[in-house]
Amino acid sequence: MTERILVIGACGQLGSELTLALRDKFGKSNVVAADINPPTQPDLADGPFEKLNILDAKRLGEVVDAHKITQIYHLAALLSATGEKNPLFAWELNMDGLLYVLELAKEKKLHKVYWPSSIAAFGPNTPRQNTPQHCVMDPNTVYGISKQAGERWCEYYFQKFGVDVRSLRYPGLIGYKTPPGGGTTDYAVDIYYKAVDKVPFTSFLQKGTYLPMMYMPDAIKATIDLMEVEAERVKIRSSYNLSSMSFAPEEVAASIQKVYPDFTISYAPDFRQKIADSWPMSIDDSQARADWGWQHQYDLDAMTHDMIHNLEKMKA
Ligand code: AKB
Repeated sequence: MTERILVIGACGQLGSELTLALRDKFGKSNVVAADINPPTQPDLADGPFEKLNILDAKRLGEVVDAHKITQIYHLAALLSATGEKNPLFAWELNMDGLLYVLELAKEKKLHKVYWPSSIAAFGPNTPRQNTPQHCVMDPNTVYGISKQAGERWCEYYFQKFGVDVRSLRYPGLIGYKTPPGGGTTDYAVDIYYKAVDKVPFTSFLQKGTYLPMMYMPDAIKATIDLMEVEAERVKIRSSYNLSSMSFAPEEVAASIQKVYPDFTISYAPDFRQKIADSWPMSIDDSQARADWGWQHQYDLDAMTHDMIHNLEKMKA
């Protein structure tokens, strides 16, 4: 049977690239992009598109029926830094949106649901080095609290109702196609834009702030690999730890300096420093590697080369 996929939050940093990868795999007409905003990239508009506010559960049901959807990738959320500016709205958007999707999946017997969690689901009492799959989780941002609660809901819908929901705890995601919006790891994207524009970079995180990060092609591969594996191999129904690299701002700057020796970085930490300090510095993702064969491809220097190459091409 042909799968019919709905990507909610398709215009975001992850959604825009994931939608195109899913269209390559399943065919353009079988992947419906949905977002509250109109498509910014022309290639995203080249395929079915629905304007959708995830808080409108009735319309969500109508879109699912109209396109005979069998799988949902629900990516719409407010991230960590933006969430702190509007905590109650962040909670409403992140939690109600997920619950509408899970309820619909139960009612309409959808084949699969994908929902992203994050390293933000961990907190200050979590072991920060090589953070295990199972450990203390005491997130202290509204985004992190919504991710931790969301993980529990995913497992609940799987256990109680058999909804085949799958999830990854993403590190900071770095890509060149669509800028991120409102995260604590966003500096690691912005630094490349500044480098290619030949301007000095000021980091809102202090020197020595290590965070887990991942290049977008690895994140897309992990997501599709997890969704395509047989259900029996998905042993974690809350969310899988996922990792490829960890670095501090001065290390990404040093990697960029191998290409642009004159590039400079300075530091002006703001409120996001406290958020970063409550998150893991590195992640143990051995369970993802053992259960469904996860393997990353990019390290810091390989990512730097690819980012700079593509940003230069876009500028030319
Ligand atoms: C953020 O910084 O809020 C996100 C995340 C780590 O989930 N990139």
